[in-house]
Amino acid sequence: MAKRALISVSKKEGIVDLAKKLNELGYEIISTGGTYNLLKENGVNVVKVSDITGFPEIMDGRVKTLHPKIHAGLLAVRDNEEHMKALKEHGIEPIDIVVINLYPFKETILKENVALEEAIENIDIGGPSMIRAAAKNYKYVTILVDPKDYDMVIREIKENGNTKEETRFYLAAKAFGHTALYDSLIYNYLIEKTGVEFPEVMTFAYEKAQDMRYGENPHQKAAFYKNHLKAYGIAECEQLHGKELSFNNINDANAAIELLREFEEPAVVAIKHTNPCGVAVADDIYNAYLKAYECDPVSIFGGIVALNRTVDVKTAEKLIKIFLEIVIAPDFESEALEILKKKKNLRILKLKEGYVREYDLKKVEGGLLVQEKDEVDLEEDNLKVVTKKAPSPKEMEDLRFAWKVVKHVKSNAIVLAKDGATVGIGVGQVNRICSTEQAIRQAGEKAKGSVLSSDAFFPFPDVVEAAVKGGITAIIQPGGSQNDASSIEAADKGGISMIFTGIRHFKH
Ligand code: 93A
Repeated sequence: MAKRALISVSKKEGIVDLAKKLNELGYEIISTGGTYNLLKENGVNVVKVSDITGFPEIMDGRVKTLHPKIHAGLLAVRDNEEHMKALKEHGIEPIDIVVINLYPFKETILKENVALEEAIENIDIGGPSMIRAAAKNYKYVTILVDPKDYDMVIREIKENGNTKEETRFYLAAKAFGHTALYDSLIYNYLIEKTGVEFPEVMTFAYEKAQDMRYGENPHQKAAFYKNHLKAYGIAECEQLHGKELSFNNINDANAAIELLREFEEPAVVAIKHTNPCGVAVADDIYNAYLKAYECDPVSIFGGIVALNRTVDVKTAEKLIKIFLEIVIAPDFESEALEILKKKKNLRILKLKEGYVREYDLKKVEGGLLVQEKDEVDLEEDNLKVVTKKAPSPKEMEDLRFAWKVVKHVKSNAIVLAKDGATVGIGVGQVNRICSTEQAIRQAGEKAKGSVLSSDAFFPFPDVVEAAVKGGITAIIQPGGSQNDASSIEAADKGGISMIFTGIRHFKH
Protein backbone atom coordinates (compact mmCIF):
# COMPACT_ATOMS: atom_id res chain seq x y z
CA MET A 1 0.00 0.00 0.00
CA ALA A 2 1.42 3.37 -1.00
CA LYS A 3 2.14 5.78 1.80
CA ARG A 4 -0.02 8.90 1.76
CA ALA A 5 0.59 12.55 2.54
CA LEU A 6 -2.20 15.07 2.99
CA ILE A 7 -1.22 18.63 2.13
CA SER A 8 -3.46 21.60 2.88
CA VAL A 9 -1.68 24.90 3.33
CA SER A 10 -2.55 28.57 3.29
CA LYS A 11 1.08 29.75 3.16
CA LYS A 12 2.33 27.87 0.17
CA GLU A 13 6.10 28.51 0.40
CA GLY A 14 8.20 25.43 -0.23
CA ILE A 15 5.15 23.27 -0.76
CA VAL A 16 5.66 22.34 -4.44
CA ASP A 17 9.21 21.27 -3.73
CA LEU A 18 8.14 19.20 -0.73
CA ALA A 19 5.30 17.54 -2.65
CA LYS A 20 7.61 16.61 -5.53
CA LYS A 21 10.10 15.06 -3.15
CA LEU A 22 7.33 13.10 -1.45
CA ASN A 23 6.12 11.92 -4.87
CA GLU A 24 9.65 10.75 -5.64
CA LEU A 25 9.73 8.87 -2.36
CA GLY A 26 6.56 7.04 -3.41
CA TYR A 27 3.96 9.02 -1.47
CA GLU A 28 0.49 9.59 -2.84
CA ILE A 29 -0.47 13.23 -2.28
CA ILE A 30 -3.96 14.30 -1.23
CA SER A 31 -4.85 17.97 -1.27
CA THR A 32 -7.55 20.61 -0.75
CA GLY A 33 -8.78 23.05 -3.45
CA GLY A 34 -6.18 25.81 -3.64
CA THR A 35 -3.28 23.62 -2.67
CA TYR A 36 -4.40 20.95 -5.15
CA ASN A 37 -4.49 23.48 -8.00
CA LEU A 38 -1.03 24.80 -7.23
CA LEU A 39 0.48 21.32 -6.98
CA LYS A 40 -1.26 20.13 -10.13
CA GLU A 41 -0.07 23.18 -12.11
CA ASN A 42 3.45 22.39 -11.01
CA GLY A 43 3.35 18.82 -12.18
CA VAL A 44 2.84 17.11 -8.84
CA ASN A 45 0.94 13.84 -8.87
CA VAL A 46 -1.96 14.78 -6.59
CA VAL A 47 -5.49 13.62 -5.71
CA LYS A 48 -8.33 15.85 -4.47
CA VAL A 49 -9.58 15.36 -0.92
CA SER A 50 -13.09 15.21 -2.38
CA ASP A 51 -12.07 12.20 -4.47
CA ILE A 52 -10.99 10.45 -1.28
CA THR A 53 -14.04 11.40 0.76
CA GLY A 54 -16.49 11.05 -2.09
CA PHE A 55 -17.94 14.30 -0.80
CA PRO A 56 -17.51 17.73 -2.41
CA GLU A 57 -15.98 20.75 -0.69
CA ILE A 58 -19.03 22.72 0.37
CA MET A 59 -19.96 26.05 1.95
CA ASP A 60 -17.11 28.05 0.40
CA GLY A 61 -14.65 25.50 1.72
CA ARG A 62 -15.90 25.61 5.30
CA VAL A 63 -16.34 21.86 5.01
CA LYS A 64 -13.64 20.17 2.99
CA THR A 65 -11.53 17.84 5.12
CA LEU A 66 -14.00 17.38 7.98
CA HIS A 67 -14.84 13.82 7.05
CA PRO A 68 -14.38 10.40 8.70
CA LYS A 69 -12.43 9.19 5.68
CA ILE A 70 -9.79 11.77 6.53
CA HIS A 71 -9.96 11.72 10.32
CA ALA A 72 -10.10 7.95 10.67
CA GLY A 73 -7.11 7.75 8.34
CA LEU A 74 -5.24 10.08 10.68
CA LEU A 75 -6.35 8.62 14.00
CA ALA A 76 -6.19 4.86 13.40
CA VAL A 77 -3.70 3.12 15.67
CA ARG A 78 -1.84 0.97 13.22
CA ASP A 79 -1.14 -1.92 15.59
CA ASN A 80 -4.68 -2.00 16.96
CA GLU A 81 -6.58 -4.76 15.14
CA GLU A 82 -9.97 -3.18 15.81
CA HIS A 83 -8.85 0.11 14.35
CA MET A 84 -7.41 -1.49 11.25
CA LYS A 85 -10.51 -3.60 10.83
CA ALA A 86 -12.66 -0.47 11.01
CA LEU A 87 -10.57 1.19 8.32
CA LYS A 88 -10.99 -1.80 6.08
CA GLU A 89 -14.72 -2.08 6.70
CA HIS A 90 -15.28 1.54 5.72
CA GLY A 91 -12.87 1.60 2.82
CA ILE A 92 -10.49 4.06 4.50
CA GLU A 93 -6.74 4.19 4.00
CA PRO A 94 -4.29 5.50 6.60
CA ILE A 95 -2.59 8.85 6.14
CA ASP A 96 1.09 8.98 7.10
CA ILE A 97 2.13 12.59 6.70
CA VAL A 98 0.09 15.75 7.16
CA VAL A 99 1.34 19.14 6.04
CA ILE A 100 -0.79 22.04 7.17
CA ASN A 101 -0.67 25.67 8.00
CA LEU A 102 -3.78 27.50 8.99
CA TYR A 103 -5.96 30.27 7.57
CA PRO A 104 -4.11 33.55 8.10
CA PHE A 105 -6.05 34.71 11.16
CA LYS A 106 -3.19 36.80 12.58
CA GLU A 107 -2.45 38.46 9.25
CA THR A 108 -6.15 39.22 8.85
CA ILE A 109 -6.66 40.90 12.21
CA LEU A 110 -3.43 42.86 11.84
CA LYS A 111 -4.92 44.58 8.80
CA GLU A 112 -6.39 47.99 9.54
CA ASN A 113 -10.13 48.24 10.23
CA VAL A 114 -10.78 44.59 9.58
CA ALA A 115 -14.43 43.62 9.96
CA LEU A 116 -15.34 41.03 12.58
CA GLU A 117 -16.92 38.90 9.83
CA GLU A 118 -13.67 38.77 7.89
CA ALA A 119 -11.75 37.79 11.01
CA ILE A 120 -14.29 35.08 11.82
CA GLU A 121 -14.14 33.71 8.27
CA ASN A 122 -10.40 33.28 8.80
CA ILE A 123 -10.83 31.02 11.77
CA ASP A 124 -9.65 27.67 10.50
CA ILE A 125 -11.63 24.68 11.73
CA GLY A 126 -10.63 21.80 9.51
CA GLY A 127 -6.90 22.57 9.70
CA PRO A 128 -6.58 22.47 13.51
CA SER A 129 -8.73 19.32 13.61
CA MET A 130 -6.35 17.52 11.29
CA ILE A 131 -3.28 18.90 13.08
CA ARG A 132 -4.58 17.68 16.41
CA ALA A 133 -5.57 14.28 15.07
CA ALA A 134 -2.20 13.76 13.41
CA ALA A 135 -0.27 15.03 16.43
CA LYS A 136 -2.25 12.82 18.81
CA ASN A 137 -1.34 9.84 16.64
CA TYR A 138 2.33 10.87 16.36
CA LYS A 139 3.47 7.29 16.83
CA TYR A 140 2.37 6.68 13.26
CA VAL A 141 1.79 10.09 11.71
CA THR A 142 4.20 12.88 10.90
CA ILE A 143 2.69 16.35 11.29
CA LEU A 144 4.36 19.32 9.62
CA VAL A 145 3.21 22.85 10.45
CA ASP A 146 6.42 24.75 9.74
CA PRO A 147 8.22 24.92 6.37
CA LYS A 148 11.50 25.01 8.32
CA ASP A 149 10.96 21.31 9.13
CA TYR A 150 10.29 20.10 5.57
CA ASP A 151 13.93 19.30 4.77
CA MET A 152 14.49 17.36 7.97
CA VAL A 153 11.52 15.11 7.26
CA ILE A 154 12.57 14.42 3.68
CA ARG A 155 16.09 13.64 4.86
CA GLU A 156 14.89 11.17 7.49
CA ILE A 157 12.57 9.41 5.06
CA LYS A 158 15.42 9.10 2.58
CA GLU A 159 17.72 7.72 5.25
CA ASN A 160 15.37 5.43 7.17
CA GLY A 161 12.30 4.92 5.01
CA ASN A 162 10.30 6.90 7.59
CA THR A 163 10.69 9.70 10.10
CA LYS A 164 12.11 8.76 13.50
CA GLU A 165 9.62 8.43 16.33
CA GLU A 166 11.42 11.08 18.38
CA THR A 167 11.13 13.46 15.44
CA ARG A 168 7.42 12.76 15.14
CA PHE A 169 7.03 13.38 18.86
CA TYR A 170 8.83 16.72 18.58
CA LEU A 171 6.74 17.69 15.56
CA ALA A 172 3.55 16.72 17.39
CA ALA A 173 4.44 18.89 20.38
CA LYS A 174 5.29 21.74 18.03
CA ALA A 175 1.98 21.25 16.22
CA PHE A 176 0.02 21.66 19.45
CA GLY A 177 2.01 24.87 20.00
CA HIS A 178 0.90 25.99 16.56
CA THR A 179 -2.79 25.44 17.29
CA ALA A 180 -2.43 26.80 20.84
CA LEU A 181 -0.93 30.03 19.49
CA TYR A 182 -3.66 30.16 16.87
CA ASP A 183 -6.43 29.70 19.43
CA SER A 184 -4.79 32.23 21.77
CA LEU A 185 -4.85 34.81 19.00
CA ILE A 186 -8.52 34.13 18.36
CA TYR A 187 -9.32 34.20 22.07
CA ASN A 188 -7.41 37.40 22.78
CA TYR A 189 -8.95 39.11 19.78
CA LEU A 190 -12.49 38.13 20.70
CA ILE A 191 -12.27 38.63 24.46
CA GLU A 192 -10.88 42.13 23.93
CA LYS A 193 -13.90 42.87 21.75
CA THR A 194 -16.24 41.83 24.57
CA GLY A 195 -14.67 44.47 26.80
CA VAL A 196 -14.34 42.01 29.69
CA GLU A 197 -11.47 43.03 31.94
CA PHE A 198 -9.34 40.40 33.67
CA PRO A 199 -11.06 37.45 31.97
CA GLU A 200 -11.28 34.03 33.59
CA VAL A 201 -8.47 32.73 31.42
CA MET A 202 -5.25 34.48 30.52
CA THR A 203 -3.50 33.02 27.50
CA PHE A 204 -0.47 34.27 25.70
CA ALA A 205 0.23 34.60 22.04
CA TYR A 206 3.93 35.31 22.05
CA GLU A 207 6.26 34.05 19.34
CA LYS A 208 10.00 33.74 19.60
CA ALA A 209 11.70 36.72 18.05
CA GLN A 210 15.24 35.67 18.87
CA ASP A 211 17.37 33.50 21.07
CA MET A 212 19.54 35.66 23.26
CA ARG A 213 23.18 35.02 23.95
CA TYR A 214 22.22 34.81 27.62
CA GLY A 215 19.81 36.23 30.16
CA GLU A 216 20.28 38.67 33.01
CA ASN A 217 23.54 36.83 33.77
CA PRO A 218 25.80 34.83 31.47
CA HIS A 219 24.82 31.51 33.06
CA GLN A 220 21.10 32.10 32.36
CA LYS A 221 19.81 30.99 28.96
CA ALA A 222 17.22 33.34 27.47
CA ALA A 223 15.07 34.24 24.48
CA PHE A 224 12.94 37.20 23.47
CA TYR A 225 9.28 36.65 22.55
CA LYS A 226 7.04 39.14 20.83
CA ASN A 227 3.33 39.67 20.87
CA HIS A 228 2.56 40.56 17.27
CA LEU A 229 -0.85 41.93 18.15
CA LYS A 230 0.67 44.39 20.61
CA ALA A 231 3.65 45.41 18.55
CA TYR A 232 5.00 48.69 19.93
CA GLY A 233 7.72 50.03 22.18
CA ILE A 234 10.97 48.12 22.42
CA ALA A 235 9.50 45.17 20.49
CA GLU A 236 9.01 47.43 17.47
CA CYS A 237 12.31 49.34 17.54
CA GLU A 238 14.46 49.09 14.45
CA GLN A 239 18.13 48.51 15.17
CA LEU A 240 20.24 50.66 12.88
CA HIS A 241 23.67 49.79 14.18
CA GLY A 242 25.70 47.94 16.78
CA LYS A 243 25.91 44.61 18.50
CA GLU A 244 22.85 42.46 19.04
CA LEU A 245 20.66 43.61 21.92
CA SER A 246 21.16 41.69 25.13
CA PHE A 247 18.50 40.68 27.64
CA ASN A 248 19.43 43.58 29.92
CA ASN A 249 19.54 45.97 26.97
CA ILE A 250 15.96 45.16 26.06
CA ASN A 251 14.80 45.48 29.65
CA ASP A 252 16.59 48.81 30.14
CA ALA A 253 15.55 50.18 26.76
CA ASN A 254 11.96 49.37 27.66
CA ALA A 255 12.27 51.39 30.87
CA ALA A 256 13.72 54.30 28.89
CA ILE A 257 10.91 54.24 26.34
CA GLU A 258 8.20 54.04 28.99
CA LEU A 259 9.60 57.06 30.82
CA LEU A 260 10.18 59.01 27.62
CA ARG A 261 6.49 58.57 26.78
CA GLU A 262 5.65 60.91 29.69
CA PHE A 263 6.91 63.92 27.78
CA GLU A 264 5.60 65.93 24.85
CA GLU A 265 8.34 68.55 24.91
CA PRO A 266 11.95 67.73 23.89
CA ALA A 267 13.10 65.27 26.53
CA VAL A 268 16.05 63.02 27.23
CA VAL A 269 16.11 60.04 29.53
CA ALA A 270 19.21 58.20 30.73
CA ILE A 271 18.64 54.75 32.21
CA LYS A 272 20.84 52.48 34.20
CA HIS A 273 19.61 49.07 35.38
CA THR A 274 16.01 50.09 34.57
CA ASN A 275 16.16 53.20 36.78
CA PRO A 276 16.57 56.72 35.47
CA CYS A 277 19.92 58.33 36.29
CA GLY A 278 19.23 61.58 34.46
CA VAL A 279 16.09 63.04 32.91
CA ALA A 280 15.57 66.48 31.45
CA VAL A 281 13.32 68.57 29.27
CA ALA A 282 14.40 71.66 27.36
CA ASP A 283 13.61 73.81 24.35
CA ASP A 284 15.69 71.53 22.17
CA ILE A 285 17.05 68.04 22.33
CA TYR A 286 20.69 69.10 22.63
CA ASN A 287 20.08 71.10 25.78
CA ALA A 288 17.86 68.38 27.17
CA TYR A 289 20.75 65.94 26.76
CA LEU A 290 23.26 68.27 28.44
CA LYS A 291 20.92 68.69 31.40
CA ALA A 292 20.14 64.97 31.66
CA TYR A 293 23.85 64.18 31.54
CA GLU A 294 24.65 66.68 34.28
CA CYS A 295 22.35 64.93 36.75
CA ASP A 296 24.77 62.07 37.23
CA PRO A 297 27.79 62.07 34.89
CA VAL A 298 29.13 58.96 36.65
CA SER A 299 26.12 56.64 36.42
CA ILE A 300 25.21 57.46 32.83
CA PHE A 301 28.45 55.73 31.81
CA GLY A 302 27.47 52.43 30.17
CA GLY A 303 23.81 53.43 30.27
CA ILE A 304 21.03 53.95 27.80
CA VAL A 305 19.99 57.32 26.43
CA ALA A 306 16.56 57.81 24.88
CA LEU A 307 15.59 61.05 23.15
CA ASN A 308 12.14 62.01 21.86
CA ARG A 309 13.33 64.17 18.96
CA THR A 310 15.48 63.57 15.87
CA VAL A 311 19.13 63.41 16.87
CA ASP A 312 21.11 66.17 15.21
CA VAL A 313 24.85 66.42 14.58
CA LYS A 314 25.55 68.55 17.63
CA THR A 315 23.80 66.09 19.94
CA ALA A 316 25.41 63.06 18.27
CA GLU A 317 28.84 64.57 18.84
CA LYS A 318 28.07 64.95 22.53
CA LEU A 319 26.60 61.46 22.80
CA ILE A 320 29.75 59.77 21.51
CA LYS A 321 31.90 61.50 24.12
CA ILE A 322 30.98 58.84 26.65
CA PHE A 323 30.50 55.09 26.57
CA LEU A 324 26.82 54.30 26.09
CA GLU A 325 25.20 50.93 25.47
CA ILE A 326 22.23 52.21 23.46
CA VAL A 327 20.90 55.40 21.93
CA ILE A 328 17.18 55.43 21.13
CA ALA A 329 15.39 58.13 19.16
CA PRO A 330 12.49 58.47 16.73
CA ASP A 331 14.98 59.47 14.04
CA PHE A 332 18.52 60.53 13.28
CA GLU A 333 19.82 63.12 10.83
CA SER A 334 21.92 61.12 8.36
CA GLU A 335 25.16 62.86 9.33
CA ALA A 336 24.34 62.40 13.02
CA LEU A 337 23.82 58.70 12.39
CA GLU A 338 27.24 58.45 10.74
CA ILE A 339 28.80 60.13 13.78
CA LEU A 340 27.11 57.69 16.16
CA LYS A 341 28.11 54.75 13.97
CA LYS A 342 31.75 55.58 14.61
CA LYS A 343 31.17 53.81 17.91
CA LYS A 344 31.39 50.24 16.68
CA ASN A 345 29.43 48.62 19.47
CA LEU A 346 26.89 51.34 20.18
CA ARG A 347 23.41 49.96 19.58
CA ILE A 348 21.32 52.54 17.78
CA LEU A 349 17.57 52.06 17.90
CA LYS A 350 14.93 53.86 15.92
CA LEU A 351 11.77 54.17 17.95
CA LYS A 352 8.49 53.77 16.09
CA GLU A 353 5.48 55.76 17.13
CA GLY A 354 2.64 53.82 18.58
CA TYR A 355 1.05 52.69 21.75
CA VAL A 356 -1.19 49.74 22.52
CA ARG A 357 -3.08 49.25 25.73
CA GLU A 358 -2.00 46.11 27.55
CA TYR A 359 -1.73 44.68 31.04
CA ASP A 360 1.25 44.93 33.30
CA LEU A 361 2.40 41.44 34.29
CA LYS A 362 4.52 40.27 37.17
CA LYS A 363 5.68 36.70 37.28
CA VAL A 364 5.68 35.07 40.68
CA GLU A 365 6.55 31.46 41.36
CA GLY A 366 3.67 29.36 40.10
CA GLY A 367 1.50 32.35 39.24
CA LEU A 368 1.07 35.61 37.48
CA LEU A 369 0.00 38.96 38.84
CA VAL A 370 -1.92 40.99 36.32
CA GLN A 371 -2.78 44.64 36.66
CA GLU A 372 -3.45 47.74 34.63
CA LYS A 373 -0.39 49.79 33.86
CA ASP A 374 0.29 52.75 36.16
CA GLU A 375 -0.99 55.33 33.72
CA VAL A 376 -3.10 57.70 35.78
CA ASP A 377 -2.78 61.35 34.81
CA LEU A 378 -2.13 64.07 37.33
CA GLU A 379 -5.12 66.44 37.09
CA GLU A 380 -5.42 69.92 38.58
CA ASP A 381 -7.85 68.49 41.13
CA ASN A 382 -5.13 66.18 42.41
CA LEU A 383 -2.90 69.04 43.48
CA LYS A 384 -3.61 70.08 47.03
CA VAL A 385 -1.32 72.58 48.73
CA VAL A 386 -1.09 71.51 52.38
CA THR A 387 1.48 74.00 53.67
CA LYS A 388 1.18 77.69 54.54
CA LYS A 389 3.37 78.45 51.58
CA ALA A 390 2.31 77.54 48.03
CA PRO A 391 4.85 76.62 45.36
CA SER A 392 5.82 79.34 42.88
CA PRO A 393 4.85 78.75 39.23
CA LYS A 394 8.42 77.71 38.46
CA GLU A 395 8.49 75.32 41.40
CA MET A 396 5.15 73.99 40.25
CA GLU A 397 6.60 73.20 36.84
CA ASP A 398 9.51 71.35 38.40
CA LEU A 399 7.17 69.50 40.78
CA ARG A 400 5.11 68.23 37.86
CA PHE A 401 8.28 67.17 36.08
CA ALA A 402 9.67 65.40 39.18
CA TRP A 403 6.32 63.66 39.63
CA LYS A 404 6.49 62.19 36.12
CA VAL A 405 9.98 60.88 36.76
CA VAL A 406 9.38 59.43 40.23
CA LYS A 407 6.73 57.10 38.81
CA HIS A 408 9.49 55.35 36.85
CA VAL A 409 11.93 54.95 39.72
CA LYS A 410 11.98 51.75 41.77
CA SER A 411 10.46 52.29 45.23
CA ASN A 412 11.32 53.80 47.57
CA ALA A 413 11.79 56.59 45.08
CA ILE A 414 12.84 60.17 45.70
CA VAL A 415 13.57 62.56 42.85
CA LEU A 416 15.10 66.02 43.13
CA ALA A 417 14.59 68.33 40.16
CA LYS A 418 15.47 71.86 39.19
CA ASP A 419 14.92 73.82 35.96
CA GLY A 420 13.37 70.88 34.13
CA ALA A 421 16.08 68.39 35.01
CA THR A 422 16.62 65.81 37.68
CA VAL A 423 19.52 66.70 39.95
CA GLY A 424 19.39 63.76 42.34
CA ILE A 425 17.60 60.41 42.28
CA GLY A 426 17.21 58.07 45.25
CA VAL A 427 16.46 54.57 44.05
CA GLY A 428 15.04 51.38 45.48
CA GLN A 429 16.06 51.74 49.13
CA VAL A 430 14.10 49.80 51.72
CA ASN A 431 13.36 52.94 53.68
CA ARG A 432 12.41 56.36 52.42
CA ILE A 433 14.96 58.37 54.35
CA CYS A 434 17.81 56.42 52.77
CA SER A 435 16.46 57.21 49.27
CA THR A 436 16.16 60.87 50.30
CA GLU A 437 19.70 60.99 51.63
CA GLN A 438 20.94 59.29 48.46
CA ALA A 439 19.20 61.84 46.25
CA ILE A 440 20.43 64.82 48.29
CA ARG A 441 23.97 63.48 48.47
CA GLN A 442 24.05 62.89 44.75
CA ALA A 443 22.67 66.36 44.00
CA GLY A 444 25.30 68.03 46.21
CA GLU A 445 25.16 71.79 45.71
CA LYS A 446 22.42 71.36 43.14
CA ALA A 447 20.00 70.25 45.88
CA LYS A 448 19.65 73.88 46.93
CA GLY A 449 16.58 75.40 45.36
CA SER A 450 15.44 72.08 43.91
CA VAL A 451 12.05 70.39 44.43
CA LEU A 452 11.44 66.87 45.72
CA SER A 453 8.99 64.17 44.61
CA SER A 454 8.24 61.00 46.50
CA ASP A 455 6.45 57.94 45.09
CA ALA A 456 4.63 57.32 48.39
CA PHE A 457 3.69 59.18 51.57
CA PHE A 458 5.95 60.01 54.52
CA PRO A 459 5.31 57.98 57.68
CA PHE A 460 7.64 60.31 59.60
CA PRO A 461 8.69 63.94 59.26
CA ASP A 462 12.30 62.86 58.63
CA VAL A 463 12.18 63.22 54.83
CA VAL A 464 10.83 66.76 55.08
CA GLU A 465 13.43 67.65 57.70
CA ALA A 466 16.21 66.30 55.49
CA ALA A 467 14.77 68.21 52.52
CA VAL A 468 14.69 71.49 54.48
CA LYS A 469 18.25 70.93 55.60
CA GLY A 470 19.30 70.21 52.01
CA GLY A 471 17.84 73.49 50.76
CA ILE A 472 14.88 71.92 48.91
CA THR A 473 12.07 74.42 48.52
CA ALA A 474 9.00 72.37 47.52
CA ILE A 475 7.73 68.80 47.84
CA ILE A 476 5.19 66.70 45.97
CA GLN A 477 3.98 63.44 47.47
CA PRO A 478 0.74 61.41 47.67
CA GLY A 479 -0.08 62.21 51.34
CA GLY A 480 -2.41 59.94 53.25
CA SER A 481 -0.17 58.91 56.15
CA GLN A 482 -1.64 58.95 59.64
CA ASN A 483 1.34 61.09 60.37
CA ASP A 484 0.82 63.67 57.61
CA ALA A 485 0.40 66.44 60.19
CA SER A 486 3.96 66.02 61.46
CA SER A 487 5.37 66.28 57.91
CA ILE A 488 3.24 69.35 57.16
CA GLU A 489 4.43 70.93 60.40
CA ALA A 490 8.06 70.24 59.49
CA ALA A 491 7.55 71.82 56.07
CA ASP A 492 5.90 74.91 57.55
CA LYS A 493 8.66 75.16 60.12
CA GLY A 494 11.26 74.98 57.36
CA GLY A 495 9.38 77.57 55.29
CA ILE A 496 8.89 75.28 52.28
CA SER A 497 5.80 74.26 50.36
CA MET A 498 4.26 70.84 49.97
CA ILE A 499 1.63 69.37 47.66
CA PHE A 500 -0.44 66.22 48.11
CA THR A 501 -1.55 64.38 44.98
CA GLY A 502 -3.62 61.58 46.46
CA ILE A 503 -1.91 59.29 43.94
CA ARG A 504 0.73 56.75 44.81
CA HIS A 505 3.33 55.50 42.35
CA PHE A 506 4.89 52.39 43.84
CA LYS A 507 7.12 50.56 41.41
CA HIS A 508 8.54 47.31 42.70
O1 93A B 1 -12.76 26.10 6.34
S1 93A B 1 -12.06 25.07 7.06
O2 93A B 1 -12.08 25.23 8.46
N1 93A B 1 -12.72 23.63 6.75
C1 93A B 1 -12.02 22.56 6.37
O3 93A B 1 -12.62 21.48 6.27
C2 93A B 1 -10.62 22.68 6.07
N2 93A B 1 -9.71 21.78 5.66
C3 93A B 1 -8.54 22.40 5.49
N3 93A B 1 -10.53 25.06 6.56
C4 93A B 1 -9.94 23.91 6.17
N4 93A B 1 -8.65 23.71 5.77
C5 93A B 1 -7.65 24.76 5.65
O4 93A B 1 -7.65 25.21 4.31
C6 93A B 1 -6.23 24.39 5.91
O5 93A B 1 -5.87 24.47 7.27
C7 93A B 1 -5.44 25.35 5.05
O6 93A B 1 -5.06 26.51 5.78
C8 93A B 1 -6.41 25.79 3.97
C9 93A B 1 -5.93 25.34 2.62
O7 93A B 1 -6.93 25.54 1.68
P1 93A B 1 -6.61 25.50 0.12
O8 93A B 1 -5.84 24.27 -0.15
O9 93A B 1 -7.96 25.48 -0.55
O10 93A B 1 -5.83 26.74 -0.19
